[in-house]
Amino acid sequence: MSINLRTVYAFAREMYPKNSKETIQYGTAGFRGKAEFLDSVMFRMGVLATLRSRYREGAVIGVMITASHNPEPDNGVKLIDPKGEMLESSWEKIATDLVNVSDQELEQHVGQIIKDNNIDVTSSSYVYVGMDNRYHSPRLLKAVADGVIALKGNVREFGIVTTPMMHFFVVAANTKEAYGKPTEESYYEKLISSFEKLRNGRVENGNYRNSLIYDGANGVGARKMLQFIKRMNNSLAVTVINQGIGTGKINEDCGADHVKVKQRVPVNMPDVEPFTRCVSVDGDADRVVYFYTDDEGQFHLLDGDRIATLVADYLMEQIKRCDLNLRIGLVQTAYANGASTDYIINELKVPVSCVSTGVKHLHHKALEYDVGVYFEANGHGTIVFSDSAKSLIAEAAKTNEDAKSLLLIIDLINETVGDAISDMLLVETILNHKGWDVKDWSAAYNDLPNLQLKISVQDRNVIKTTDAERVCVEPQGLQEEINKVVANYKRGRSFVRPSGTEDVVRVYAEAATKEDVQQLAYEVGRLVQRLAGGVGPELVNPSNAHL
Ligand code: 16G
Ligand code: ZN
Repeated sequence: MSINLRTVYAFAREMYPKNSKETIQYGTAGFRGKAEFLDSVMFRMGVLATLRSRYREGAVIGVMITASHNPEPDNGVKLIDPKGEMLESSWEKIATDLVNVSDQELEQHVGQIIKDNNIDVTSSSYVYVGMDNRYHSPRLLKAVADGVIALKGNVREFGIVTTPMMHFFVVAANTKEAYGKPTEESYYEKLISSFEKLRNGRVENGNYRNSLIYDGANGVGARKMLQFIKRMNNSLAVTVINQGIGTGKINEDCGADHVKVKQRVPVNMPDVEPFTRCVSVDGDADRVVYFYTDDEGQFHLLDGDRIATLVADYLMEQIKRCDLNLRIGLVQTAYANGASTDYIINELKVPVSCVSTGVKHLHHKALEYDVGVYFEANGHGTIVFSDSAKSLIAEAAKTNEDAKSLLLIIDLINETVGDAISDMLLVETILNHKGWDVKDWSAAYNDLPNLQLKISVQDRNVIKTTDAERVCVEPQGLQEEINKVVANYKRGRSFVRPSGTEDVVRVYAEAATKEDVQQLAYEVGRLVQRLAGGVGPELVNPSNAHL
């Protein structure tokens, strides 16, 4: 097979011309932006995925088209490496350069990537592509596929799927189907059969009830949940709201990000009994948070930190019962609520580490343990088991019932990436096992009040951080000022970081009371505006807001 790089240029010029002069950055999880500027990015990512597959000796590379929890006009692309991880960081730079060269430079630039990485262009390459249900996703999927075709790669389209399903398909293919088959049916089958075996016909237990409300964010998670329901034998009674079929925009006033950040219920909530278990996923179903409303109408969130602590506690108990010597560890980011970290250290007594935002960092760290539980507070997370842990558990399962359950738990978990539906089925399994309702679950610890602000600045990259983003090293002096402010608040904590998905600086604050956290977030937000080139209106001091 021979490849003519002229074809790449011809495709680019005729069909996917670069129509934006602004530099596009590889963000926390790939490229994201307004859909109308992404055609050339997608085409080039198809090219890159093909090269990456050849570089990895023909392993399947995944491409997922989605802007996750962003609003409907946005779209984006995530590349999935052979083991289901995010694209290796050294290739993020290659990706960034590739999307930013002009159409005229493209042919030569692709040639250079091939040369620099010693890629054998005569070898085979395989790219899997999937998309969310945004109306512009099919157009962008075609652009990715054309990028693959331009370099004579093999492309397989999966249509509308969740991000975690794409990770599953890639791993399934690259493990020669040891992980499952790379098909939608195989994915459903693997999760549902382990879930139902774990339930073993006992759908209710103690305070645990078998029904819940599921907010699908008008995204792919809604459609796929409907498919799950069809295939489940009433082992879980799920009512899906914000189904996104016909009405409602993706993530608009609903979904995991809305519920977590706004700390309020999604639109279209039915009238339910207080303390009804509710769950929200994001637009591409790789995040999940739980919530409920109490008998006084007060909203309560059970976020990624809660899921992580519930899961870690359960796994520790199971491992102990099986009498296995496995090292379990928990990984969080700076966004984890301080109360959850205290609980992990003092009550669970599990080693906990803090890493930078973004799944790739958490996943990587979690691999250091036999059983690594990782979750971001926003609900993105999963559990990874080392190969030796898996074989120890499998060995024990020959004689021990608890170890058998643990094996089923491993099957229920989508180890490749945070998977809202798999995580939800895991939480349901644990709550059922413990006989818990949301009140029991909430009782472990009380979240510290917390708040996030977005600050617009001229150039968010002036903010540089260290120590898992908890300390800001540039602009000089900003951290000292933040420290002074934080010192005035009981249980105060705050940090700032440039977003990797939006053109803003994020401020996180937590403190002992709601009033304090509002004031603390405001003060730190003002510091960012003053010292990091803020643009737009000045923040309003909450203590003057009533004047
Ligand atoms: C992306 C990340 C998520 C992170 C978020 C932070 C993946 C798959 N997703 O959605 O983990 O929490 O970005 O966004 O890595 P930010 O950088 O805008 O705060
Ligand atoms: Zn997402």
